[in-house]
Amino acid sequence: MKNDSRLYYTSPAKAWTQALPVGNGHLGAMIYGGVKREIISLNHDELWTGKPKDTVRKGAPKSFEKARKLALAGKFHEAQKEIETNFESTWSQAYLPLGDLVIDFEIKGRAAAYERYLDLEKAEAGVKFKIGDKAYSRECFASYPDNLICLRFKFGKKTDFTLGFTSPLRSNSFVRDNLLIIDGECHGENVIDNRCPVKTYFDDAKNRGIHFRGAVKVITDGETDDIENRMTVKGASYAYLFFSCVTSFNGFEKHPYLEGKEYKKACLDILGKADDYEEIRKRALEDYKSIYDRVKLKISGKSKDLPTDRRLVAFKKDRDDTGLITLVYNYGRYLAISSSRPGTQPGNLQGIWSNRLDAPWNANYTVNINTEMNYWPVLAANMTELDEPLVKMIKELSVTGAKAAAGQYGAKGWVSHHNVDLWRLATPVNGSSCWAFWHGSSGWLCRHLYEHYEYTLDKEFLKNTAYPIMKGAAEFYLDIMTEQDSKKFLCPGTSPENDFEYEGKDCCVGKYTTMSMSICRDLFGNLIKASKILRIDEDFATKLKETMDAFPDFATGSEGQLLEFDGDYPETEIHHRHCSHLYALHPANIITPDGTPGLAKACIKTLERRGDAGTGWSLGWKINFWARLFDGNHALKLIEMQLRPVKSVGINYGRGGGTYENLFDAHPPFQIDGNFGFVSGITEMLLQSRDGRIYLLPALPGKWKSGSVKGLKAKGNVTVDIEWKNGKVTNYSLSGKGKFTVIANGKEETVKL
Ligand code: FUC
Repeated sequence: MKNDSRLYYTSPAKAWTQALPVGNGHLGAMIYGGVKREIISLNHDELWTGKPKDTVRKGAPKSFEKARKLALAGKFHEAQKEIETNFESTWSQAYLPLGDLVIDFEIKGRAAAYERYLDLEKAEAGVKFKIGDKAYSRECFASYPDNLICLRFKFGKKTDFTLGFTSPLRSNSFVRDNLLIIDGECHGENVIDNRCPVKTYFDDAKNRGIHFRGAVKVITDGETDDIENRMTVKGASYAYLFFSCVTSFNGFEKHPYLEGKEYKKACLDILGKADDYEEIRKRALEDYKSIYDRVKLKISGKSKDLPTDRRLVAFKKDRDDTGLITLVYNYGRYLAISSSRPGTQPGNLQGIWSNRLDAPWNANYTVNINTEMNYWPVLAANMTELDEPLVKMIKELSVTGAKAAAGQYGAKGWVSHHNVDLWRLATPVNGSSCWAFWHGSSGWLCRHLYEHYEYTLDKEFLKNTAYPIMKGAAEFYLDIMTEQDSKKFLCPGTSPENDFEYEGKDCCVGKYTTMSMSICRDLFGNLIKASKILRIDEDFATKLKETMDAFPDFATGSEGQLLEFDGDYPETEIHHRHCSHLYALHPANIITPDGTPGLAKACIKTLERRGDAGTGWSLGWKINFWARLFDGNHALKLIEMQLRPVKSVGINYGRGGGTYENLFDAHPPFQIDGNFGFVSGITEMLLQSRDGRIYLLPALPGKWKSGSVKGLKAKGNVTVDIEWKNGKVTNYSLSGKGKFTVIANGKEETVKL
């Protein structure tokens, strides 16, 4: 259905959050679609400040020991102060925009029949309009196989235009041999001074940052020339533009200047091969569709044919436009395919799209929820290969993380904290411990590795990639495990990024937290399973089991809610956006409504007290929570909240979550995690799987009376198609191998494939 897979608008974008994204994992572009001036805002996934750096804080292990003793003695404020003064290290580096390609057309007259679109079936953005009876069009797509962003212009009447680069980075652009070239450089360092990022260029070789070359090749029937640093084209009836960019980034351990890779010729080589637009288009489309077409979703209801910005506004009143929900679902899959591909960097806070030199939170990898959320839908929504950049990042992080474990804690194994960057920062950043002092991400990221095995059953991957990294993460936790009154726990602990009231003041450091213990439970449990599957490390598995048996139990508070910290302390922000203490419900499968109904009830109480409102990603997480609690109607309520139209781009930490006109998720500001939490949430509503059990439509909202979904993945390497009518599964097919228990329409049956 066209309205489920096409965004369109009747005017050019004025703001970046109205422009439309294309990308191939490395290169990203946002197209504004102006009639007389086209702006294409460009990104490359390897444009970051900085270089490899030893970020370990000297003397940190002593400080950690001191903080631990203080926390064990109930001196939480003192423990927090100790961490913030003597333990934390330095800020993460920042993701940078490349700049804009600005194209000015000599077009006279008023444009009519204007349309700007993004077609998700074709992965193509475009602009169409008429001047008098002459038709003009532009189309733009990103090619992963050819590593290009390509544009085609058709002019109803011979047209002159000029193109040039503008960039906030230190750069120089010029025209040579029909190529418009930009050579530039990233800052050697990003530091935070009084909460403001300060980026610095250096001139000495050892402090210089990543270098890059970007270039556009123009093929046209017009005449090309150049004026200063812009290319001019005269009398064109068509033009093809091919853009690519290569950087000197040579891996997280190599100096990007002194040991940087060749990038200037590499960029020209890519463009040297870019001649045949139709061929490149065909290859790009085949490649894209080979992933995108695997899943097809249809939900009964309306699918309105309205410009997307107006459709979003109309949805506030008419919630029956389920086609909009499908559109945003498909858009999330499109964004995943466009921002994360084998060989690229993982999607950061903004995927790959960022136009600000000082992007919010440095557009880094925030790994206390955000990066993980980016990858939630990848396996279940059948986009397995998009996992590669994340897996690679975790592998690299286990290297820097081993230095962080030894240097910060004097411990074995590896650990990472709440921020990661291109250089695989693993040490805690500097600032409030409520976010900076949190060593849970190494454990959380390992759950992605184990899930990768659970979905694919790839034993080689489990043995050679997942297991050793998971073991290293567990070794760290085992090594810093604290014992008191025959209980074992991670002390001190924080719960992202929440406080509680202690001795009359806000505090964030406690003896331990439900989240850290849930992460350990999950990691240790998965390692025990993996050691059985691989028939290795029995003694280590026994040690994990014994340690786990000594963990404090989940505890509930005065209102039956799951406790977040080690005691029932008064909450300072009852509606806080994070729900970290529900980690065992989602993403882990430790608490389930059928397996542990008492704890599931405590999760319901927790969510009710927290309230529905939140930032974009917070709403996205709550869709997943309610899906896991088998409450489709509540999950739908969160979906509807996430589709609230948002215009503001400033930061709102509380309840501002929604969707921008280009359907990017609004934290606010734009943060891509919410788009992926949305896809994952809907996938979880339709299909869940764990331990050989496959749940069909576990959380179907009453409103979604009939529909179908094709091509989702269940754990055990099973592909699942489902059809339903009047809320009941009417047909399903599973393809794969093995014996499963299928739960549908309230009944269980054993199915052998
Ligand atoms: C965490 C969240 C914020 C934001 C930031 C990037 O710190 O608490 O809401 O998403 O990451």
